Amino acid sequence: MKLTQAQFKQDFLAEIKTLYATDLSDTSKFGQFLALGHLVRRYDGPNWTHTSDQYREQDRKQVYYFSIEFLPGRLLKSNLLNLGLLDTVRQGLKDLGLDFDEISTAEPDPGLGNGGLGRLAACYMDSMASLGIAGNGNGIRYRYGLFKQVFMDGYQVELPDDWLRNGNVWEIRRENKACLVRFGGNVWMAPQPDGSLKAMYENTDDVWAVPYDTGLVGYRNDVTNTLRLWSAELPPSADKTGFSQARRDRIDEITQVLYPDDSNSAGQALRLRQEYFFSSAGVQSIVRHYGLRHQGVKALAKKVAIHINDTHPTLVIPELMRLLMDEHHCSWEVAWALTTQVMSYTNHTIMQEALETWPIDMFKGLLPRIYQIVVEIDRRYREAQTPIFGEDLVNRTAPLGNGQVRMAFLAVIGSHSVNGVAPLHTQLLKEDVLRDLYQVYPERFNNKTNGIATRRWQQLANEPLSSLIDSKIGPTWRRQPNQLKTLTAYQSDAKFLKQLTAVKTTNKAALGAYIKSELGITVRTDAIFDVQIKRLHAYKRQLLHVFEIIREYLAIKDEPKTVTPPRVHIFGAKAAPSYHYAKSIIKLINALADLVNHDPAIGDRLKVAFIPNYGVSLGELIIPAADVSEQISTASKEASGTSNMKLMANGAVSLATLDGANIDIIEAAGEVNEYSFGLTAKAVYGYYERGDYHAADFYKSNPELKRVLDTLIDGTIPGISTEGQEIYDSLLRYNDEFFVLADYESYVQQQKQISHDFQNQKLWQQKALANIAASGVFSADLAVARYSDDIWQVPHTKLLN
Ligand code: 4GP
Repeated sequence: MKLTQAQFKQDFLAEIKTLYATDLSDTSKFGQFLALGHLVRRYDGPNWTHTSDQYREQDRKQVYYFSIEFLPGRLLKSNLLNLGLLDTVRQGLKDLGLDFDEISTAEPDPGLGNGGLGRLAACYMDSMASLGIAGNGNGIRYRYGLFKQVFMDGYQVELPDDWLRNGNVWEIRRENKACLVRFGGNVWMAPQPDGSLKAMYENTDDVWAVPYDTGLVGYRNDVTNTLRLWSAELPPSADKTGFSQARRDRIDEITQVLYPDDSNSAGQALRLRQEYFFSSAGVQSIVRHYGLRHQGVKALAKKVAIHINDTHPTLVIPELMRLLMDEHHCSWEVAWALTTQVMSYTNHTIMQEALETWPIDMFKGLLPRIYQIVVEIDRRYREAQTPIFGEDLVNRTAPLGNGQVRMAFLAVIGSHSVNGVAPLHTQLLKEDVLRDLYQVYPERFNNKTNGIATRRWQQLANEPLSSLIDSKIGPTWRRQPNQLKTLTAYQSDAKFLKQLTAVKTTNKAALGAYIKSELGITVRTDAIFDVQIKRLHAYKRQLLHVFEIIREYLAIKDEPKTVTPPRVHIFGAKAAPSYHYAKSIIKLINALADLVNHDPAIGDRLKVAFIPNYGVSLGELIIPAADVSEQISTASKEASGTSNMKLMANGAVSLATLDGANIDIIEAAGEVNEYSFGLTAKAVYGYYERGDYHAADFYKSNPELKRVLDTLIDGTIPGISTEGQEIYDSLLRYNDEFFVLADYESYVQQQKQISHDFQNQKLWQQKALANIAASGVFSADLAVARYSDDIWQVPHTKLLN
């Protein structure tokens, strides 16, 4: 949109007056942020209205992306960037004596997700708007986001993330679009005079689902899509009948917290209620919206695509069946045909949690009508497939089995498309995790490699790099990320390579300042910034990284004269509150950091910075400063990874196992530009099959590794007597489930190579450039375009190859 600086300043000052009845000098940073937020809402308002009007008028097919997690990040800067107003606003504020970047950090970062799949959902929403796809997000408006992580004595402590305390400027509460979600009670099918059956309910626990809509602004295309998050409230009937406090609490808790502690059955039941709550509300609103425009539901599949982001929203399948049959009087056959045409499912992990299950008793009690429908899906599946595939396979794959409702199987059976998120992952789904269902429905399985929103992860997070790229190849890449590949022409441009180093140094200084202020650690900007940012999980092997730090520490102590480039090891990771082992590793990293950072013999040659409370905003600060991207999961365990893509796009080289999308990154950027190591997925599966992995052999045969491991229990690292022993035992007594010891040697080899190569800055920046140039392939725009073409069948803006 067009806006002059003068107009902006006038609008902003007027907004401040209206909101606070005072003038600028009397407002806080948050107050200034809020005023800006209101202004942006106003500027974008016409686009948002126009977009929904157009979708309706043109009767466009709409995509509904259901996800129990969304991690959109702060929206002020990204909305301004996408509206084309960032420079105007920044400059205008400067004239008023204000610093935009300072104001924008006053915005709370909504932590409505744990990690990868939640951030992926947000990247995809960004791309849908930017590609002009009629896309809608559908999720939960958690009162509290993922916990705020602090360290006390090196241990993770979880504090509530009260992100809504000051309200949320981006959302609109749409009470007129609320709907009723029913839990529990009794249900029966009553014959009607016309011969049909009607579902009758009694004693249900009703919950009022109220949507809050947030506009998702497309990149300079006048499109604003909607993210709809549902909040659980008392139904209006409560005013008349009064609800007991216990019942009120039961309603409140549904949308209080992200991922309730599910180590007990009350927590599990709550999680199931969350899942049905947003699935039901979302599907009801879709069918209602659709019903207002069309006669009957016959053409639903032509106008609606529902995407199931991991198994959590799987109940959209029986819920749509319920609405089609019970409220729109479709036969089972018609309803099922429509449902399977509408639904598609993405699997995000091969870990056990991918195969979410619910005890039948719990499920039946909470969702009696949905359970009836699942029973019928199960019965028909068995009836149709047993003659073809035999009883054993069908027993293994039916939606109901072993006293459980099996969500992943239900998702596959009720969808027309099932995808993994990187080629290796999809292959493992076919060969291992969902092997049996792949026999039954081979045509449904496909791969859609993940992608990242390059606007946020390059343009917004790394403005110095983006300007430098503009100066070389012009701004087309900002819309057409594949154009980044034209940067390869500058591989020998010495001046450009130096400029890349300068950009990196600027970003390292910014991160260094943050590390200094948060952790009191001083880091050198000429050090290698070696970064591992992701959830703390044993399979992601932060432990391997820790062993390298111990090795480097011992090496400096042994041979202080040997010259190696300084290093800063940077971690960002939250551990699930009930994941004991992961929390022990956090303690270990912090204890090691204490030792290393304060050892005068080490000085500034080696530093360890575990930055607490990693999330989207911290990612935006850390990623542009990284030289090395640690992607070191046990091969076969990381479905795709997306921090690998973000780091690559900012010129970090990958130190990576052949896992997930690392494989594709190495292929895209060229093997010589990355540092790969370790067992392949095939080798890992080989160990499983033969059962001949003996971690202790590595310990015994490699004196350096033995020395490193012994520091866990010999007092070298103070303060970890319990954790050190626990971790040591996990490796040697319990045989190292994730093959850390097997990969140690080749990992260290590559770390040494990195230290060597980094000293040749020209060579290093050539690698960085190769990574940036190849990163366009991993743009979420391209990924979403593939979903649109192959799965959702909706049009989108064309992208260049
Ligand atoms: C994550 C996967 O672990 C990660 O490899 C992948 O990149 C990401 O999904 C997006 O596809 N899984 C989760 C989860 O976040 O909760 O299972």
